Amino acid sequence: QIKETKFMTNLVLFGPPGAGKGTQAEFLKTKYNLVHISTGDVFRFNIKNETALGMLAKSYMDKGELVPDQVTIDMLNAEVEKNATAKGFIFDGFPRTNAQAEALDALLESKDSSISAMVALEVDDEILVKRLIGRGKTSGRADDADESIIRNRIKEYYDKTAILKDYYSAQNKYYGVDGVGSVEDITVRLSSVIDKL
Ligand code: B4P
Repeated sequence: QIKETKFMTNLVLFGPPGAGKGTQAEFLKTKYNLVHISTGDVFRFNIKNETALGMLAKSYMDKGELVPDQVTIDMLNAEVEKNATAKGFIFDGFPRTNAQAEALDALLESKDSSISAMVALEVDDEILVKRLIGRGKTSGRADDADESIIRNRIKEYYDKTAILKDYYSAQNKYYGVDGVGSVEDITVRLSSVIDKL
């Protein structure tokens, strides 16, 4: 009997806040037929629906802080379970800490699978701030509304998240891509990495 093959390609789409992870995931999920899980989007959905998870997440997100690990990990596990027949995933905004990366490895291992690659969008801080202030004019997102909150998100990224480059580099799974340019050009750059996996 042929062994069931699932979760074949699992990408971590990485980069600082405003690097364009959500923007690029929209194109990549269609191109590669992967399920897109954005932890930020799931939190925002919960905030909109005023769930207990949403209320908890909001208290951190509005200040530009990370939501606590265990809450985020439990939520991510539930999202993966909901998509048991997926061919693979684009993880967008997860993992953001070492504990989250370890939890993701454990989850995929329990499914006989693993991360294929971390593809990272590299963008300078001042460009990030400009993009997020720009989005804040129309998005209604509390965490885009104020430059000091945006800068706090970038600080959180350097304090807790940037180190994950080392985590995936140690497994030879890190691929950095220039995240400055047109959305289309960046999709082409990401695709050229993914096509070679
Ligand atoms: P996220 O929702 O992940 O938000 P993000 O980092 O701001 O966005 P992203 O990089 O996807 O940027 P986008 O494409 O939208 O996180 C929000 C918050 O949720 C976090 O601060 C945290 O509190 C919480 N959270 C989420 N995951 C968590 C976790 N795992 N653990 C703990 N807490 C967690 O692009 C941004 C802007 O740039 C847009 O306006 C876009 O149009 C523009 N843009 C994109 N590409 C561009 C390009 N090539 N050129 C010019 N502009 C571009």
